[in-house]
Amino acid sequence: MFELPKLDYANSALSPIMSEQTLDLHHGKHHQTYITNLNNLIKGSDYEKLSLEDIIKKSSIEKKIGIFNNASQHWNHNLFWKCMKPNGGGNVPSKLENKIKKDFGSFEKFREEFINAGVTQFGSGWCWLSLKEKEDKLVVTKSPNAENPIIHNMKPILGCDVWEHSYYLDYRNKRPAYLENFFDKLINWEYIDSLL
Ligand code: MN3
Repeated sequence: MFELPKLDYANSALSPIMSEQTLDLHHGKHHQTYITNLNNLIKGSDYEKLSLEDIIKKSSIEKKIGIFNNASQHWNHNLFWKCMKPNGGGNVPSKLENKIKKDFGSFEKFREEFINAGVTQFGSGWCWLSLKEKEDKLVVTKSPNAENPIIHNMKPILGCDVWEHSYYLDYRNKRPAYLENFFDKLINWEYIDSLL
C-alpha cells in the first residue's frame, strides 16, 4: 500500500509564493487521491509487488492507463514536493551549476528553457530537467498530464507541476508568473544537486 509522504516543511512555509490553501488541497487532496486510486487499482494484481518505478514502466508498456496515470502522478508529486523549500532559489551548488553551464551554454539559458517548457505545455502537465544517463547530458522536456520522463529512459531531477490546481488559487491564469516564482524562490537546489 502506498502512502502520502509527509512534506519536509509546514503547509504555510512556502507562502506567499505557494499558499497554505494551495498546499492543503494539492498535497492533502489531489496527491492523496492519486495514491488512493493507485492502491485500489493494483489490489490483488501482479502490480502489487512492484516498486513504484516498475509499476510506471510496466503499466506504460501494457497500456494500463488508469494505473499508469495514478502511479506516475504519485511519483511526480513525490519529486515536486522535494524540489521545493522555504526561501529556495538562489545559489546553485557548483557541481550542478557547472553541469548546467556545460549542457545549456549558461544558467540563464537553462532558466529560460525550463520556464518556457512549462509555459508552452498545452493544458495539464509538467516541465522537467532530466539526465540522459547514456549520454550524460541534462535536458529540459515537457509532458502532458501524468507522463514522466522515466518511460523515455531519462532520470528526472527537477519537475514543476503546471496543472491548474498547482497555481490557480495563487496566480489565477498567470502560469508564467507561477513558473518564474517557482524557479527563483522555491527550488531546493541542494536536493536537485544530490540527485545528479
Ligand atoms: Mn498536481
